Amino acid sequence: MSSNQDVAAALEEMARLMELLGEDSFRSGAHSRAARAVEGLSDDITALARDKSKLTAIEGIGPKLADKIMELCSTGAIKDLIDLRTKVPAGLLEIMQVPGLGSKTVRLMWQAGITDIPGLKKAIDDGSLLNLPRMGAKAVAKIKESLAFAAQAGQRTWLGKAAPIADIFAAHLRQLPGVERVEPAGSLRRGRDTIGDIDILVALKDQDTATMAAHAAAVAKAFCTVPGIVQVIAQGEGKCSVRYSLAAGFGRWKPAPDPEVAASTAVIESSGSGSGGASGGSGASGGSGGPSIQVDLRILPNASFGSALMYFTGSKEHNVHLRERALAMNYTLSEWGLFPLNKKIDIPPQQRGVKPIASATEEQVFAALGFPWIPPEAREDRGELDESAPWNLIEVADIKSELHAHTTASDGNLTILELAEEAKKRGFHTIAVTDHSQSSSIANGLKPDRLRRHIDAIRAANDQIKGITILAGSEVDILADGSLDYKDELLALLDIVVASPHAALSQDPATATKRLLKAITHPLVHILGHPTGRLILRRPGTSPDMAELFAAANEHNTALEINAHWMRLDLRDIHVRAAVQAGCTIAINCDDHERSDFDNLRYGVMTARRGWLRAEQCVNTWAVKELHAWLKAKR
Ligand code: DGT
Ligand code: CA
Ligand code: CA
Ligand code: ZN
Repeated sequence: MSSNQDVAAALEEMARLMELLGEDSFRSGAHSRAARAVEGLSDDITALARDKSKLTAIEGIGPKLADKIMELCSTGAIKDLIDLRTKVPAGLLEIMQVPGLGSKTVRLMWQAGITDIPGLKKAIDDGSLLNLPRMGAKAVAKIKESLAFAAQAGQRTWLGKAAPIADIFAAHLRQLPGVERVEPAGSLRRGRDTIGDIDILVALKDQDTATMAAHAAAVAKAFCTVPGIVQVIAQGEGKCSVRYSLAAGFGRWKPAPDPEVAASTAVIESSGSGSGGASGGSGASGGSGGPSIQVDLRILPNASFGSALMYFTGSKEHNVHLRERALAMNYTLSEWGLFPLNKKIDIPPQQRGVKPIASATEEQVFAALGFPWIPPEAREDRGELDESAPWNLIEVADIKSELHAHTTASDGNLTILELAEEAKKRGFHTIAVTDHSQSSSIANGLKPDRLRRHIDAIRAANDQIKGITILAGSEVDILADGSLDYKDELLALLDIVVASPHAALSQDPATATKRLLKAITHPLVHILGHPTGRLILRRPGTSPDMAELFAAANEHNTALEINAHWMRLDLRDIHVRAAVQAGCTIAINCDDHERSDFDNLRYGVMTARRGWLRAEQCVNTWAVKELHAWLKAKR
């Protein structure tokens, strides 16, 4: 089966190849137009392709193109496309994807013997590109810059780097006249741990057409001039795309706190600009522009904001499944709204002036389809459409304690009292001081005698401060063999023990399982910290047998942590989901090393919601009495 996007991609590729071969521009243009028509269909192309007249009824698709679409849908391939591919070096299509390079220029490059990106780079470096007709130094510089950006396309960055950028854009747009709502959508709204690009939707207040057009133009202009933008890719009527520097606006992120992280990012840090820790996604080398991320804007009427927000929030798989459900109910669902299905007319309902059944809010659209409002984090086509009960997932406001935090005693930059004051400000009733243990020497881990004195200092601080309880704890290393980094008699003095793996993170799954089981079943351990030790876009961590860990955690009443730092988010979403289903208790901790680390809570909570966690199953939401009783049960 071919999706609309597959068909569109095939037709688009044919158009590109024809252009490169210098064929009749009318034919390639027709293929391009057909591709866009298919892409914009809300109906499934495979279903339409069973009836040629349905295809030819679509504007932009003639009989010949209809035949090709039917060929693709029935055989999975188009013979003409295969023929075209044999005539053109594959690397040329990649060159054509470099922003600003059209078929005419790429054809000239081909005639000069350039057939792929490395060849193009070489021709830039040795100056031979200048020999092409109409190719001046300025044009070469532009291509060089575009190549640097293209190298980053397809790369992803951390949720915690993308979200503050989306906030900056949203804040800029919210204050503009005529703007009703601004909402980030896409993977960011779903809380994925990495983000490809940022999608932002703006709803305009309902007014007369001329006023709305003026407001839309002002929004587009404001969007494209946000400080920190390094490239405007497109500025159109209702949509714009820009690239925003990942080095801008990151003042509060110092080099990552964990020693392993600091070590792994050291190379990029040293080449970065003054703001420090500001380097980009997945090790992007940057090139002339430096690391950057794409930001897409859509401007919409408020009346269809709900259905548009649903469409652009995705996930794509969720959308596809939801549209199937709509069709089964004789509705058609698109970003324009939920409409009655009319199989006889191919013009989309919104173009015929049909009033949608629902479109203004997500709640209305979901309700019309018989669903409760589904949290964005759950929209991954992982069974959410089989749920009928209200979701009630955990929220940031439910979190009442922080159970994993560092002070100046190890590698944090706050004193015990500063940390506790900050936790109090965040509305928490309990903060656990859990500095590193002795084996983490790079993190200034505490030797036993230092830990004893530290416990005294924590107790003194707890006596001094009002309105919050400070717990004496440790983030004790789980050594490679599963033993803990302090003797039991020392651990027994602590109110709380978070046991975490920090080294030997490439051990095989069986060894890792055994190691972590030892920590989970240890009678003095409360929480298993960042269980796999993964660092997003940096290292995978271990792959223990999660089901075994969950069973042991249940039996021994040990909580499993979602470490909320955006570089970790460990447990990850799918692990949380399995742990929740297994009935495990979850902890969501910020692993604070500095004040701003408390802000990472939202990423931990999003990850929890992606695992369908409810507040009651999370220790950090429990009231003082309940939490402290759980801690004491292990003493
Ligand atoms: P990303 O940017 O790779 O992290 O992931 P998303 O999910 O943000 O994907 P993106 O930016 O390409 O598109 C944003 C949303 O728009 C996506 O989640 C669902 C919707 N969308 C985009 N293209 C399609 C499509 O071809 N079909 C459907 N059903 N939805 C689409
Ligand atoms: Ca996106
Ligand atoms: Ca996008
Ligand atoms: Zn820690």
